[in-house]
Amino acid sequence: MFSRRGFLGTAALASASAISGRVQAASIPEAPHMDKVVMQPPLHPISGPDYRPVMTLNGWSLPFRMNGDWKEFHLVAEPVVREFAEGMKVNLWGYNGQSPGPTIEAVEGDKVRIFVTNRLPEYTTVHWHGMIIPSGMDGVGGLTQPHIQPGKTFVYEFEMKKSGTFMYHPHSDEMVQMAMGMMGMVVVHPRDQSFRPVDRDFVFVMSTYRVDPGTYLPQVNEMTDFNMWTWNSRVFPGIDPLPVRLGDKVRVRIGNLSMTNHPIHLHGHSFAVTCTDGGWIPESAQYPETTTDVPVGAVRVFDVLADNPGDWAFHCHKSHHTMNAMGHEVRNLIGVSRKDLARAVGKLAPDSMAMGSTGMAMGNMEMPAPDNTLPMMTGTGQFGPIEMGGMFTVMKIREDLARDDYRDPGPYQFPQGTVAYEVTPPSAEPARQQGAPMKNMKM
Ligand SMILES: [Cu+2]
Repeated sequence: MFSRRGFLGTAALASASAISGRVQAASIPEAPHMDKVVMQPPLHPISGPDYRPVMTLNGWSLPFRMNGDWKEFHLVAEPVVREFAEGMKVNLWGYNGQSPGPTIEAVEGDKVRIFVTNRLPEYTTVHWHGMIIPSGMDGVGGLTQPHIQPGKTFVYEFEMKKSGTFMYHPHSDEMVQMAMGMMGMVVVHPRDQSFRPVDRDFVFVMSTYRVDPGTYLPQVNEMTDFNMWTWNSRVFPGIDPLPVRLGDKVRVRIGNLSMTNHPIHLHGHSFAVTCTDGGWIPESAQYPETTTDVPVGAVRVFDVLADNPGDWAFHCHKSHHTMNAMGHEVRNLIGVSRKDLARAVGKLAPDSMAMGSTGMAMGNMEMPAPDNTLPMMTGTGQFGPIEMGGMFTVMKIREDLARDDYRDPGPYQFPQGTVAYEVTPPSAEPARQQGAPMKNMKM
C-alpha cells in the first residue's frame, strides 16, 4: 500500500526539538509515501477508539503511530507528479508523494503531533483550516511561527478538540503553493461512535489549475480562467466512482480550496448538509437539497440515504467545470454554415476541422491534440460517449456490495424496461397548434 522512506537523520531535527523541548530527535516517525492514483483500502485505526475510516477519492489516509498517548503523523512537503487522468501528468507540489496530500484521520479528544518536513525549493508552513487549536500552532508563516525552510522539520502539537471535517494547506507563499496543489483534508471522528454513524464515508478537496495544452506545469498567476477543474487533483474520467451498497447511509465530505464556488449535484436522491468546517448542523436546521454550493475556503458535508439503485451522476453543476482543457475564446457558430470557409482553410491546413455549426457534441470525433492534453469532453458509458470532463464522477449504488468493498462494480445492469427508449416506428411529426393569434387577443 505504501512504501517506507526510512527515518530522517537527526541533524535536521535539532532546531525543532530545541524549540519544543518535547520531541526527542530519535523519535521522528516514518514518512509513508504513496505512488498510486486510485482510492486505497480503508485504514482502520491501530489503536484508540474505533471508527469507520473515511475513503479519499484517488487518495489515502496517512498512517500514524502511537507515542505514549500521542498520535504521530509525518507529512513531507515535496514536488510530485500527479496524473489528472490517463494521458495527462502535471508537475505539482504536494505531500508524501501526492497532490493533494493524504487525509489525516483522528478521533475527537486525540492528542496529535504532526511532523512537517520541507523538501520544497522554498519555505512553507501548514495551516489547519477550521480547527480549534492554540494560536502558535495555526501555521501562518511570519505571524504565528517562522517559515519552515527547505530541509527543515517542524512539529505541530494540538488536541483534536472537536469532531468534523477540516482542511490543511500552506500559509506561506500561498498563492503559488496552493496553485501548485498543496492541500489535504482532516477528518476528526466523534468519540461517541453512536453520533450520526454512516455506512460509507467519502472525502475529497476541490482545486483548479490552468495547464495550457501541451504543457506540464500550472500557471500559478492565473486568477479566474482555469481549464482543469479537479477533485483531488483528478478530472473525469480519472476520478474514482463512489461504490455504495443499496440502503447504505452515505456521507460525502467536500472541501473547496479552489478560486471559485462549486454547486455540487447528486442525481436520483435528495440529501441534507449535516456539517461544515465550522461544526455539525443541528437536525432542526437541516433541509433537503439536491445541489449544495461549496464556497471557497469552506467544507460542506452531506448525508444521503442510498435507496435508489443505479449509476448516478455526481458533479459540479457549473457546466464549464465538467469540461477539460477548453479554449475559452471559441465563438458560438451554431446555425452558421462554414462550408466555403472549411474548404479554403482545408487547403492551407489539412488537419483543420470546421466545427460548431450544429453544436459541439463531439461523440466519437478524434481531434489531434498536443501531447499531455486531455480531450475537452470524454469518457464512455455503456450507451456511448458521456462527453464530460473535470468535476464529474458516478455514485454506483448496488445491492450486493460487501461492507468494505470499494472496488468499481462496473456499469449498472438496468432491470428490463427501465431505460428510456426510442419509439418504433417513429411517430409522425407532433401536431402543433397553428400560430395565428386568437381572435380577441390583444397583442
Ligand atoms: Cu465547479
